[in-house]
Amino acid sequence: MTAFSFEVLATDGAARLGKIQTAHGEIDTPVFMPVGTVGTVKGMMPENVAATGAQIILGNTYHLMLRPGADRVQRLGGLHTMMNWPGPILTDSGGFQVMSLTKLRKMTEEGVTFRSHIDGSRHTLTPENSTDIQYKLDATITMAFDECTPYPVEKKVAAESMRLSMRWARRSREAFVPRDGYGQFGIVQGSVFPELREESITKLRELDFEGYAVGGLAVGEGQEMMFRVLDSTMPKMPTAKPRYLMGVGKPSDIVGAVVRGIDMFDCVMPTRSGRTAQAFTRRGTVNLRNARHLDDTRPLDESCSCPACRNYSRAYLHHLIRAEEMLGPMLLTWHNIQHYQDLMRDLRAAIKAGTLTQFVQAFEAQQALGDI
Ligand code: PRF
Ligand code: ZN
Repeated sequence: MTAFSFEVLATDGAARLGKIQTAHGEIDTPVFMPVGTVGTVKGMMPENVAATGAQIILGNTYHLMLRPGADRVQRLGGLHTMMNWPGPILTDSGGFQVMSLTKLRKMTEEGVTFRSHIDGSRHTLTPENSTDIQYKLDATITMAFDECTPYPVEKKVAAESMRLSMRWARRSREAFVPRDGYGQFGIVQGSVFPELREESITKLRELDFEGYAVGGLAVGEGQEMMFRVLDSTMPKMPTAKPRYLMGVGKPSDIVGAVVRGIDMFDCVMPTRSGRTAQAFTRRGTVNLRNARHLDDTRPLDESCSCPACRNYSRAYLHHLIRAEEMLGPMLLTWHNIQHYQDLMRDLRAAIKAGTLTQFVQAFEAQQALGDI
């Protein structure tokens, strides 16, 4: 059996090229994890997600506990079997989704009680049952149960929130059932306050997680502030474990965070944007709903290998969007996931070659050009 492990293969400044070994396969880092909230990367067959180069996807405790239910997923053989994704899966622990998706909720030391956004039924999430649900889902990587501190926030409130998350992290760690090739990540909180981030890291280190996430960012503070928090936080993080920046982000967020030493990312942006006709290209974003594409016979991005770019014109993609045909969102989702995976592949190659600084310069110059 493979143990869960992480190896740093090369560095370029603070950036790292690495490899994670899991029970469900290897993950080359820096990695982007497409979001498969309810047990599907919306609009894509799993084999096509894999064909873009994606090695791990994300699932959500909150959604899956409500529908179809954790016990049912377990009876169906776990998330990998149920959705036909044999590769690694990371599941988020649920607290963040409760806070962003439910109106009626109550937080106590014990956990969070809330009403389902689907049928209004009452549920409770605690560090113990979140960890147990993730076990039943068969998550390769389980996340500790935390509170994502809202922004902006006073330091005193941020400190209380972070300390609650650290008590929950300890309870999550105690509830985790170790299995060969499986791991659990702790989540650093502390908002934009360096001393609180440091205290959070110190407390998590005592629990010796298999990896460490940075939570509570990309919540409205802006890219400059997020990078400033990473600049003060990253040097304090364990170097021998993977580091995951939760819910990030735009391509430029990812590039800046890789430069600062982050190894893992997830974000709904490529999939959600694909469903609203927004495409990511080397020259920035393109809205395929725009009438300027009506007669455009060129591909969306001539340097992209995905089917949307290889086999179809911008004019046809525009037509599909206008006609509200489901192939439109499907092709744009595929393209966006391919674009993100190509970016990660290029970042890994640049770290390996020791040319990350030049890569970042070229990336920014290209993005600034804008679509033709
Ligand atoms: N905590 C958890 N999930 C998250 C976040 C967090 O802070 C964020 C913040 N960007 C996204 N997803 N558990
Ligand atoms: Zn493409």
